[in-house]
Amino acid sequence: METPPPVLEEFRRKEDEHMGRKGRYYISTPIYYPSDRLHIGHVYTTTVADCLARWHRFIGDDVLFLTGSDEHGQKIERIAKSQGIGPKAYVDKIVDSFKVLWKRYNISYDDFVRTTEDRHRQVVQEVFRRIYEKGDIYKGEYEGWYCTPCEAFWVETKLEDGNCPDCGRPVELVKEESYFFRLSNYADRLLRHIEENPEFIQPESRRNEMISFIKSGLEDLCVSRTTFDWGIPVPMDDDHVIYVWIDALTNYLTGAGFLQDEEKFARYWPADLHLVGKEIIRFHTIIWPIILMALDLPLPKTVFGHGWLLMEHDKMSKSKGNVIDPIELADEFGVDAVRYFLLREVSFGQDGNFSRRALIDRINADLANDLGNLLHRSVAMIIRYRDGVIPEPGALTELEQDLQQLAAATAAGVNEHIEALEINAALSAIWRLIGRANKYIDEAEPWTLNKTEQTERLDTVLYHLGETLRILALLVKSFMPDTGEKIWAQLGISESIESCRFENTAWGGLEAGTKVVKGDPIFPRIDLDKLAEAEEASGVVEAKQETAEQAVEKKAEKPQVSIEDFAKLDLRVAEVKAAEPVPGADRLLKLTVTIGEEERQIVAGIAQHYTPDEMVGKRIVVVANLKPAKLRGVLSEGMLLAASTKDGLGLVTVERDLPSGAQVK
Ligand code: ME8
Repeated sequence: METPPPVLEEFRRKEDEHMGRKGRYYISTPIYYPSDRLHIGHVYTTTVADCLARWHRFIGDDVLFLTGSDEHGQKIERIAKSQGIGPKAYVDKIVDSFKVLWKRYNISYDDFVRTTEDRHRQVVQEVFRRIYEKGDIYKGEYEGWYCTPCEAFWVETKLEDGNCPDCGRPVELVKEESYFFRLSNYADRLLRHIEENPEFIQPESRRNEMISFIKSGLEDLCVSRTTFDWGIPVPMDDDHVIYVWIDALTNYLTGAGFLQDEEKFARYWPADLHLVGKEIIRFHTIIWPIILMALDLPLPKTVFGHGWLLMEHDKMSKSKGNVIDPIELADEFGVDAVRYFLLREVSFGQDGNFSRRALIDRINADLANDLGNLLHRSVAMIIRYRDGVIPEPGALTELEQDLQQLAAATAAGVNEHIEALEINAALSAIWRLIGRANKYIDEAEPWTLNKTEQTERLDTVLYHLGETLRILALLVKSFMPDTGEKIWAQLGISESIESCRFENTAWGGLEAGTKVVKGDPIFPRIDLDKLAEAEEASGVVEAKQETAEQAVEKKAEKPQVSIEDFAKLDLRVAEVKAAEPVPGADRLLKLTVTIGEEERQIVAGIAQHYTPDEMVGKRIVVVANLKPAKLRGVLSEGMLLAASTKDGLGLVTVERDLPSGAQVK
């Protein structure tokens, strides 16, 4: 085996001088356990990583994007045994399903490291040997606790109620001969590194947790096991297999070519971003940097521990039966809709909530209504008024200048947000441009320009719509690759979108004369009524209601909102004038209410708690500025507020006799 270049920085500097500075970006996901099929939580991490990798390629970086599978360890060995097959046959099958999933979700990884591969075994054994020879690994006897689901060792004092402090599950007593890694040798250096490099552990809250963890004292880490075989043997002692986390973390070296492809390693190391879930940040910011320090290698720039995707505000787990199969979800709603939801809905870093309702709302509002309609209306008008040919623009008005400026600011803004790992904010910025373009249509009124034969003005407006869509296609393609392509195809641009880079977002790239192509709506609206009927028929609604109720009782943790967020709601006192059941929907009542002078119809799911007669004359509180929606085909122009538990439901009312229309704040 070759020795790695001792001074990577130097190696890289020379190469930079030689080639001219070109950005590199090395990003990784965790390598997932093939203990089961992957769920939507795993798709979340991998989609974020994919979006970042795609954006960095788009801005011209030379990207290395790694993912893989963590196949050794006691957990996998036990599962395979319980299924009556050998561990390798077992993992082969599951790892195939990972790859099918990533293909479906358009995950553009450059390498997939399986820890059972020979190239990885060689690296792991060499890493172990080097640390041992340095004197940082020694042989001893381990007696303590082990959490098999987390593959983590615990000393008695760290257990919580005798269980694993990370996952809350029971731990097992382990007593065996082991090799130990002197983590404490590196504790001060690590602490200094964390303190001097605020970007190393993100977000800030996890950094603070890790600082206190290290300050509470690092125990020497047990780095080998003897009571099972499913692992990489310790190079100088065949009775031991290397602890699965040492094996797993080392994948980030294997995938970068450590010891095997010197040039590649010099090019990409150290990693720019290890993206992980918050529960494994400790392994990545304590054990991993100490391994690297022991090897005299530079540390990754950032380890980002993102929050969890919760299912209806509850932790996802197989035993709760609330995990979502990402393939089924993609079959039902489309890959890009799911990608969009994951990237947009969760405030990156914090926990986020998955619900079908929230997904459907995003699809209908953001994708069908905002983006889909913009494309559809624009292409239709270019076809109707100009036979599908993009016209040459004429003189600009303030409206066009405004749109051009916003397009340029949006492209720059998205780049800044991605740099700061503010994924959802990047999408919000894109959607502001979409909103502006839709408003531009309403303001410029192309139909009036056509009727009044203002030819040049109409040309200018149609060009601006086409050009804004071209820029939007480029901006969204890292988030939703298929959507970028579909917009591109409808615009009829011959150059492939794949070959475009960030520079192509500059205004004016669309050539007059390009012929647009009429296409299907890229995001058809989901008909909630039809969906509700289908779900009721298949019993999905019942199951979902249970989890929603459990969630209420669990004191759902929602993200904090600002006073400005709250102020967006127009809450009013309303008086119920009439009430009647909704035919065929035994939970719904249709109410006629007055809000001040205005009469409205509201459909509410309260029929099992209030009779229509009981409702008439009540003063209730309603959200008056909620977008109207149809429930079971009946229009609802607001929503009433009520509190509920599994045992009952009560309306929110005002305590004094205030008139209908009074504001609630
Ligand atoms: O921990 N929300 O693998 P793993 C968000 N093999 N992300 C989630 C999630 C959820 N509900 N559920 C899972 C391991 N994830 C080790 C990693 S790395 C050297 C070794 C994501 O299969 C999240 O990224 O248990 C989390 O850290 C990872 O899946 C855990 O995957």
